[in-house]
Amino acid sequence: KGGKGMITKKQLIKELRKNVQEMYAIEIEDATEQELFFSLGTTIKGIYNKNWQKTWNNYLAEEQKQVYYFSIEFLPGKLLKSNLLNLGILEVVRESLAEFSVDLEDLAAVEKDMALGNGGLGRLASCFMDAIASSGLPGNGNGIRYDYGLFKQQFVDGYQVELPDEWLRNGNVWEIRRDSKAVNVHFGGDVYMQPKSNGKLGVVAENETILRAVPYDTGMVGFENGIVNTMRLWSVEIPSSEEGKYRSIEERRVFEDLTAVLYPDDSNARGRLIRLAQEYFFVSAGIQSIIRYFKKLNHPWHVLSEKVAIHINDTHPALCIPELMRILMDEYEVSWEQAWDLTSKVMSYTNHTIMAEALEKWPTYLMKRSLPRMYQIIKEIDRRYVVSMSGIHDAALIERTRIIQGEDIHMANLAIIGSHSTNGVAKLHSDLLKAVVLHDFYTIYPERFNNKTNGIAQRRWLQLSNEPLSRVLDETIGKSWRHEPADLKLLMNYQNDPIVLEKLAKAKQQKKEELAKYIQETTGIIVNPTAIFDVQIKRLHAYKRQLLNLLHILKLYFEIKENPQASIYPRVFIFGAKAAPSYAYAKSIIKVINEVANLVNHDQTIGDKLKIVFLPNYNVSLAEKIIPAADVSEQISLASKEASGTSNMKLMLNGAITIATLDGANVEIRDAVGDENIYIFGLTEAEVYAYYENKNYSAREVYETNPIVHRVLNAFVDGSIPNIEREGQEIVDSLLLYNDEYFLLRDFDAYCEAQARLNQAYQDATHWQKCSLINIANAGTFSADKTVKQYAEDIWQIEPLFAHTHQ
Ligand code: 26Q
Repeated sequence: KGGKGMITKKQLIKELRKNVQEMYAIEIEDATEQELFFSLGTTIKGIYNKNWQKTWNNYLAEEQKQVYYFSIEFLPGKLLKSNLLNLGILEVVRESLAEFSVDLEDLAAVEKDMALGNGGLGRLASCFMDAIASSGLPGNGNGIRYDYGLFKQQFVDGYQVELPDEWLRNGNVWEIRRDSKAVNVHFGGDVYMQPKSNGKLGVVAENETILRAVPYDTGMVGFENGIVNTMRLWSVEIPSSEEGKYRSIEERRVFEDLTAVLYPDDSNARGRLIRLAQEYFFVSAGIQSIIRYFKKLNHPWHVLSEKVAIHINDTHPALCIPELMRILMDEYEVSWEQAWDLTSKVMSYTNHTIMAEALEKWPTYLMKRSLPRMYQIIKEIDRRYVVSMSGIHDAALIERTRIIQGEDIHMANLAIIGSHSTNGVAKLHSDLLKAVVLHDFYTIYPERFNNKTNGIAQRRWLQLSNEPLSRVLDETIGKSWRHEPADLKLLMNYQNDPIVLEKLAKAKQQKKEELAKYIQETTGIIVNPTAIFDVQIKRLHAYKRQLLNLLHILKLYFEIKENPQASIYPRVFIFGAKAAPSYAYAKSIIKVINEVANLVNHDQTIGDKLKIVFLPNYNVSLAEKIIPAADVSEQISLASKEASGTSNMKLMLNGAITIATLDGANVEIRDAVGDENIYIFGLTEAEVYAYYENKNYSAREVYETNPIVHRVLNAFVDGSIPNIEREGQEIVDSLLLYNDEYFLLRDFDAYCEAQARLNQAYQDATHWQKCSLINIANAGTFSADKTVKQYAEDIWQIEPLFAHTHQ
């Protein structure tokens, strides 16, 4: 049932031939790569459809409790190879295609990335979908089918330029449109209470705008377990009954375009009407379809929380809370008290950010105008919260934690008050939520707070993306790690085995050569594949401190120029990062990195001692190329600012050695590998907070007393780096005039010192390889499988369905 050997080469070729004929009226031999990809996709879908049906029927028959993971972003990347791997037919398909001289890799490259997310949060949601299916857990994704995903990034004169991501241009082979499951979502209008025929007060709505939400389902294939779950994404349409009702073309546009494009900001995008409408759209559609399912089971309402768990991924879907209240009360006449009891039992919430300015707020006037019923219910939740807390807690505390404050609705407060669980995404982050950011709530509801450290899908981030390393692991410790990532620990037995260390080094080398080739093809830059590949890949943000990385690179550059004999091992610094289109400072940093790259890469005196490569359009597929080739993983955010990070885990799993601050999950990586196998530097979270407390940081003082900092900063404004007049000044101002909000200069020396130790360590190959091995061996603890099992047990109270389908 989805395990190995479920289909032979002969059967597969027969099915593929049939599909090529049916879809394109041609033979396999005459099909283009594009045609073959779509025929193969259709064939694969045909293979798992039976299991998809069966999985659903099993859940229905068993009436198992389901979790619905609500996320405004999902970032699966490409699905072809992941589906093949999980179905256990990767090799059969590879061999079948080879019979026609077709390389599976070429076909896989035809698929467009599904990039319906910005970064960490969306990718986490997709790792969870893979892990939930692979653990046999009854779970569903609920989100938005954007017509355009995250923008495509190009560099023009070193500047970021954004192009639309036309991922649906050639169609999407994996999705199934389900017209029969479409629902209506209501916006705007006037709502008021009126006695109904039975004498009770009912809600009447007039002049609403009604939109149709059409679901597109994608199968989430479990790893060799016969289970296929569903990710349901909603797309907007204008119902034919509403066609004539719009006052203007512009008004029609606004609604027609509701699911057109993903907002490209990964924090701090202030109240845009369409964003709020997007949030309500997928929340309302999702909750309606859950309630429709529950009604089919024919249970009394009090059973709801035994059958359904709803997870709110960050606050973007927090309207789940008032929407479930609305449906229970307005459509089924459930009392407020019972509706509230059920809602808070069903809902749970994950916080992904520590920065207060990034916590989501909506102006009350917007909520009132565009979602009047939501506004009423939120107001009533807020009123009852204040009433229920007065007398128990002091008035100031209640004011600070209530939902409506001044002109704003605080979505995190709504999510915490209306749910039974609030979790952070790494130990440090969860501790900081309790101690600082959500401390007030922690004093009120201590039992609601818990930690769930993020995890990654080891299938995509090792088995699929790094076949050479996977083979070495199979040969050395057997194949159990493919099902049980914790078994990577077995590798510890080989930390002093020169043959194993050599094999690991070879696997890494192969991936570095592949990346070097890709770098040359896409940027023209020739890099030495035996140099240290030093990687920082993540969204561009001031707090992630890509600029600190650049300051250190400039220091090295000046050192080598002054002393070409300096003992600096050749290094290639690789960046991948998109900046939010509206984030001017982040864009300036991209420009400056590109100009420094230009300068250094063309400097003859530097040779191949130093190369800087900023690969454009960082996305899931590019990550799959970079991560296996990395020697060094840069995780250098200011301590306390990165909630968790997940590229840190992916890089570690692929044998990169981390240079890091004690931030987010880096702390747990340090605990897993030990101090000797990671390069930790910089301020701790406590020291950062002490500076906030004492207000005694002076960046200018560092500049004036540290000659290297002085020299490096001057380079931004004295013409040594060409073409950055405006950006250079902007950056120096941010550091000196605005006192270096993220303490780059404070951490500079410590960072350089850690880099120098790392540079030394790399030159002892055996030592480095051992360290790399220890990182791989201990990466199993960051498996998404483990994380979702913890959610399942502690928060969702759901159980795996193994009895029927596991072979
Ligand atoms: C909010 C309002 C309006 C428009 C956009 C947004 C928005 C969109 C995306 C706000 C935040 C995000 C994404 C946040 C995110 O990716 N956070 C990261 O989550 C990861 C998974 O938990 C963590 O590992 C990272 O540390 C965290 O930064």
